[in-house]
Amino acid sequence: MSDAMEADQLQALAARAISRPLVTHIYTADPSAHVFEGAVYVYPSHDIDAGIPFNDDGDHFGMQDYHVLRMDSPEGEAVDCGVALHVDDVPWASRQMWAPDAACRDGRYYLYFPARDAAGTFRIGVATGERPEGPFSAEPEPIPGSYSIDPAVFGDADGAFYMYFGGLWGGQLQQYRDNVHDPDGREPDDDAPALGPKVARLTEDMTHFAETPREVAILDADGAPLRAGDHERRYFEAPWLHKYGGRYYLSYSTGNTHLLCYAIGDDPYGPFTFQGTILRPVVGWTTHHSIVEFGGRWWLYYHDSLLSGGVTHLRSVKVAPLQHDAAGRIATLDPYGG
Ligand code: FUB
Repeated sequence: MSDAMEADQLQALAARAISRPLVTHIYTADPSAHVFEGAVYVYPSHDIDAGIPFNDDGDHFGMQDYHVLRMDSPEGEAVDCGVALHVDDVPWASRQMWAPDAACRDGRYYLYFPARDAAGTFRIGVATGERPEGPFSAEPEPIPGSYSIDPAVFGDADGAFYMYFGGLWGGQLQQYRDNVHDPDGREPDDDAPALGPKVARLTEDMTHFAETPREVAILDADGAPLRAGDHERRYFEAPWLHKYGGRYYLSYSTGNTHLLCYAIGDDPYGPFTFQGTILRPVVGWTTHHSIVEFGGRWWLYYHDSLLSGGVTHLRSVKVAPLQHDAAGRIATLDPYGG
């Protein structure tokens, strides 16, 4: 959907919206939700108007810090736990604290975040803390071998943790092939296999990749890789992994077609077979989410730009119930009840 929306259009969408912003005193986006210590902790981007003109690289997404939100339940109120980490306290980062995620191992908490380094290249950093809400103390350097944006960390039942990451265009994923950087790199030709997110297992101390990042394959129903020109289905950004019925669900944004989609596999490394749409387009260009189980039900945390009147870099996190049917398929949601 476009940035500029008429007041009557906005009002109509607001009336039909399936959920309300978790908080309204700040703008929040890109929610990564986890259950820690019996509560839901949401790790969002903290959107601001940094006064930077719009461009295709997303420079107007000029976020500077992270606030963590706590909810006793997805149906309850969200409490802003305050600033958990600021770009000024990250030695290697220069700007654009984009979509974060968090993990807990052995009672210690880890905040993972992308930011541009001094040269303007996106890298992924980690900061550690004693509490789910922080504060977090950043490692002096980004994770060696990391690049691009949108880290999502999945802890499997066997104790292994995996980071999924990568986002196209402003997130620079198109500049990498086999983990090698080419600043002039582009998305593959339309009939070539699409780029996938990357995945790497984390070391036991949670601060490094234990292996070289691997490409994640997303296949169609015939087992063929999705094509780069298949913009309704190909991976763009915002990976998330959840496990349901013993299978691995990779969900993600299709970017310029504004869908949240999912694919299912039998291994955290994939391959994953495309299944369908989770969420139809929201108000605002970006769509980004997480999926979490709480109280025996499943929840979709997502964002839209309704509260800001459609300003694409001023978003608000929301939450809605998510249904898996008997076969494990996820029912498609319309954010405005259509
Ligand atoms: O919030 C900045 C970027 O917008 C995120 O990293 C992307 O996933 C998109 O939501």
